[in-house]
Amino acid sequence: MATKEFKAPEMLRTGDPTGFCPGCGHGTVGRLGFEVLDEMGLLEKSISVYDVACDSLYMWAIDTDCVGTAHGRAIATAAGVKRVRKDCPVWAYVGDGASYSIGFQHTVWSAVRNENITVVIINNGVFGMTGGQMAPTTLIGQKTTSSPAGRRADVNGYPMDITKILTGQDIAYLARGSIDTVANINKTKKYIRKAFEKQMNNEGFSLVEVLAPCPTNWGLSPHDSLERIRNEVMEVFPIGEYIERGVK
Ligand SMILES: Cc1ncc(C[n+]2csc(CCOP(=O)(O)OP(=O)(O)O)c2C)c(N)n1
Ligand code: SF4
Ligand SMILES: [Mg+2]
Repeated sequence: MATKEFKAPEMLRTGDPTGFCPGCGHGTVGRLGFEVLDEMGLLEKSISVYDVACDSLYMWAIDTDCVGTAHGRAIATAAGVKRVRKDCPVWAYVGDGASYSIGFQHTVWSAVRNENITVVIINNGVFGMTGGQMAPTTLIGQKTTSSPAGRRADVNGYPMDITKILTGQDIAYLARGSIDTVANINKTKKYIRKAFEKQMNNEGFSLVEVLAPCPTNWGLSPHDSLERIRNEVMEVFPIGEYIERGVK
């Protein structure tokens, strides 16, 4: 993977080449996306679309064509970019806060229109960049900075599950992976590869959600964050392939 000389903006917290907090899931998930593009020989032609959230920190370290968008607008922008650059692999790499709340309409309507793009959504259960507020994916009982007593179903509703919302929708591919173990990282990489293959075959919309840790806002060590994904998050958000065009 090509990387360019890193000039860390002062706002980055760790000073490492991406700026992610130690143990952050973005480091692994974003890398999987770029590795897949590289292995498919598509990295040079690829266009990565991100928004204002922790996903944007990746783009400081990656020497590929990127489009930065306002918070929650990456999926709509990716759809527009793809319409005018049909030969390029285009993906939106976004957070769960962005794609399931402020930008939710773009997630759903890009799927309904079966836009020929790939979307990778990092489900870390919080609005990470802004300090760990409750997101649509926050679990019942989970304490966040905007739900200090824990999320309540009677007040906040239940965690939003994209696999239920898009059930039966005529899209090319929908899967959920996790990065809690090496085996699941490898499985997630296969899902992301399949998603890009669908796009390059012009089959339409492909979405891979990935369960990923945000140790900083979960108040856990990187190790315990992975345990939490295994023991709590996966119970609510099962991993696997949900939609594959032509496969019922
Ligand atoms: C239009 C707009 N609304 C709100 C914000 C503030 N904002 C920036 S990042 C963010 C949360 C990001 O959470 P998520 O999309 O889950 O990504 P994460 O950082 O968790 O990976 C918010 C609310 C903004 N920058 N612009
Ligand atoms: S706040 Fe969370 S999502 Fe953002 S870089 Fe830190 S660990 Fe990653
Ligand atoms: Mg998030």
